[in-house]
Amino acid sequence: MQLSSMSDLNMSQAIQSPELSSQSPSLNSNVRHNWNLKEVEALFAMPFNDLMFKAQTVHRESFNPNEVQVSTLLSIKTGACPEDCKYCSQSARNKTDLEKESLLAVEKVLEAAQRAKEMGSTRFCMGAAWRNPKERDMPYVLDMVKSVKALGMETCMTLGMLSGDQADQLNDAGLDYYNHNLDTSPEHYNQIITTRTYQDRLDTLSNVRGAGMKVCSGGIVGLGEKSVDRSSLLIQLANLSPQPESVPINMLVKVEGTPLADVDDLESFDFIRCIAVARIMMPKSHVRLSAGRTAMNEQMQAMCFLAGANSIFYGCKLLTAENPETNQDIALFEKLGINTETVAGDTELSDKIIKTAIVDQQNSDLFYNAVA
Ligand code: SAM
Ligand code: DTB
Ligand code: SF4
Repeated sequence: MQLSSMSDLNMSQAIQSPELSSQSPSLNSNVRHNWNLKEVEALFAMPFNDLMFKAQTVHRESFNPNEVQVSTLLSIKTGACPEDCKYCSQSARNKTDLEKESLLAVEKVLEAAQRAKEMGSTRFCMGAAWRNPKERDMPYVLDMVKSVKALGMETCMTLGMLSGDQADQLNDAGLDYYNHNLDTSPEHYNQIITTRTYQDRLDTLSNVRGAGMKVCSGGIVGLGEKSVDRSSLLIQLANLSPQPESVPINMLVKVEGTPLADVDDLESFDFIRCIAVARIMMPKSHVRLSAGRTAMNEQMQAMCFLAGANSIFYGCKLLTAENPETNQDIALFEKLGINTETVAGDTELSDKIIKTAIVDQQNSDLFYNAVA
């Protein structure tokens, strides 16, 4: 099939059901907030094919199965964080090679957002290595929100804990989403972070929701937690009412110099199961296949989409860690017939990106040619 006609086909699929992907989790009566451990463990224990079929069936009830939302990340303040998160390259307590940076100027942030927009991203997420924003930081971050919004992009921030008043200020500036992860189960939590409590995190999520912003909250797997911890984390997220609109599932990126640098790898199928169970429990939320994609081949990522993931970070960098190159992602989407808002929105840009991506992809290590 010609590249251009493949793109046209994908675009028409995207246009057929726009109302599906814009539904809010809180509006649907099928969304449950009373999940218990026994039933979630039973989902994890299902035969893999049955679990994938169930997840894909649930996914199709609310979403176009061939559409993935893409966001681009920027670290607006890097490193020297006072918190002790054992996975993080940015904690001052971890002996990593990271170069720290002070808060970026608003113009720099705007330039990065403009570049993200040009490469087709529709949401710009700004992250800071803070325990919480200080009052003196607020005018700058509010300015960032307003400037990025003015480009016509959706905005997201992740700045650590927020007071109710700070959440209100961000909402008033036009911030669409606030990301604050629960990270792991309440039971495993103290093995990972001791400088803020689980309740602190829940309080921030409640302040974000109370201010009227959309909630982005998920966690990390592969931290050395037990399977029951993954069930317990998903229960915490799904039993929030309303459920988070966006649920990032991060695979631990192992960073040298952190206490988790040598933790055992999580079995790939356990990661995919986690995506599938999140999809079933949070049927109206965007489930994001988040950090860790550089360690996944195309086939694994495709299985995550089949399990119900419908969002990714797009752009060659996360906050400090690597992410796949954009042309690799576009080429994968093209192979899978997946649309992004990027591709659907601008035919000329889409064709240009796709053509470059297909050429570059043939030289990529991740490329697997099944017929060769
Ligand atoms: N400092 C803020 C905070 O912790 O709330 C915001 C930035 S923090 C880097 C955002 C999230 O990124 C963390 O909560 C964690 O879930 C995820 N993250 C950080 N380092 C990671 C790593 N090495 N692998 C996977 N996820 C990671
Ligand atoms: C989320 O859940 N994952 C993103 C975003 N929210 C802020 C961050 C991933 C960070 C991966 C490690 C790094 O880049 O330092
Ligand atoms: Fe700081 Fe956030 Fe990293 Fe924890 S995850 S050390 S709070 S930047």
